[in-house]
Amino acid sequence: MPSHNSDAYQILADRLAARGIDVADVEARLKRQEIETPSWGYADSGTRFGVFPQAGAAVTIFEKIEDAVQVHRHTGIAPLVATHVLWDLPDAAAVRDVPACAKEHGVRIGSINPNVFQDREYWFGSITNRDPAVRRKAVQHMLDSIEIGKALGSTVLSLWFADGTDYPGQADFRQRKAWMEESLREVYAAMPPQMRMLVEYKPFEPGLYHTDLADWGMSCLVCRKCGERAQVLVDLGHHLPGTNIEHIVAALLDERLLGGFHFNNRKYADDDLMVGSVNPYEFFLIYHELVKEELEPRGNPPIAFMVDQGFNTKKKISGMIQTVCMIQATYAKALIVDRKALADAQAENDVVAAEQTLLEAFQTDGEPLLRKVRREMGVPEDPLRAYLASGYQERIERERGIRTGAGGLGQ
Ligand code: PSV
Ligand code: MN
Repeated sequence: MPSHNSDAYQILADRLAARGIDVADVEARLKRQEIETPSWGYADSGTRFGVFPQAGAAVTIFEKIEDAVQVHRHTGIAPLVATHVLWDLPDAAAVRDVPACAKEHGVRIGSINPNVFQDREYWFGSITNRDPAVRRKAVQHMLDSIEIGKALGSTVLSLWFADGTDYPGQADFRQRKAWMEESLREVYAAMPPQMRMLVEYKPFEPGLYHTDLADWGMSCLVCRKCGERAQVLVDLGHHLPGTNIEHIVAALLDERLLGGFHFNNRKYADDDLMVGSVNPYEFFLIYHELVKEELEPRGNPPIAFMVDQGFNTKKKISGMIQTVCMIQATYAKALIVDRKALADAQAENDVVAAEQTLLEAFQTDGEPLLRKVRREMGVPEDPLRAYLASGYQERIERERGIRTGAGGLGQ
């Protein structure tokens, strides 16, 4: 190890210890971090205007798992892969073979994401559709997804609905709400005891006038109607500009209703940017709330830390490694907040000191600490550089080439 690295680490560790931070505890927590990457992040993606095929993009779930393994191998903290049922698991054979493939590669299947948004029948909604046959189709798909989840060892059923309307008067809000509750209660009742249902919200898109689960409050309401194992999923991109997401996160934690995240970032609307790329301070403030619950648990359920990003112009695996490192670095910054100083400043109404406490952590370069943690975990100190030097990208570009029909976002 070059001495300048250990010097930088020692200076940082001393500084943190002087602030009363238990550095060994911070390092242990960083080593236990687990992030779930999305199968669809390794596949071709696009915009409403087209899909952009990339050389080497994964098509099958097996290729997606292999690519996810690269992210885990280089970071050590991404052992879970989310699956999107219709994009990844076209038949019973895929479901049968996935567990062995995941096991062989040392990763686990994370959330199961049913897809009730792409079939023609869902034009006017899925579980809010006025046609009972369409609602039944959507519910049945979720029931089937529960069975798939059981087969794949998953304990998270992650739900997002594209249900909404385009024009005032198009439908009756309350009638749709009742249909949604009825359907979700049926799905909830079919889950095995170890499974949780995560309910994601989104203010608009594809519906341009209204979305049936438009915000965290509506997700909370429907979760409460289902039961304790229904919890809210916060997709960071699904908020209108100016929304105080960290406040929402704190409120959900306080209500023991925060079940999971879809990490990403938006500049304008939901746009799949890398988490923390547009507003890293906001991401830090969100993590600050999460760490507060981690250090002083008040009964919130375990949180699934999932990425939900598609890469249109970045290469997918290197983009995902960058993402995982950003999450790790932000978690580290949140772990080194001097919480005692913050509580004291708050008690004194010392606004400058309180904010300064957060800024000090946010502005601290945690890289020497992260490098040490990675070294001790047996992964490269610089995961992105190591991946780029590994030759994997060149190999999949050469061997897989450009293909169309890769199952994923924008298909
Ligand atoms: C919808 O915008 C969403 O955030 C949901 O989580 C979907 O499952 C995902 O994107 C993939 O399209
Ligand atoms: Mn999402």
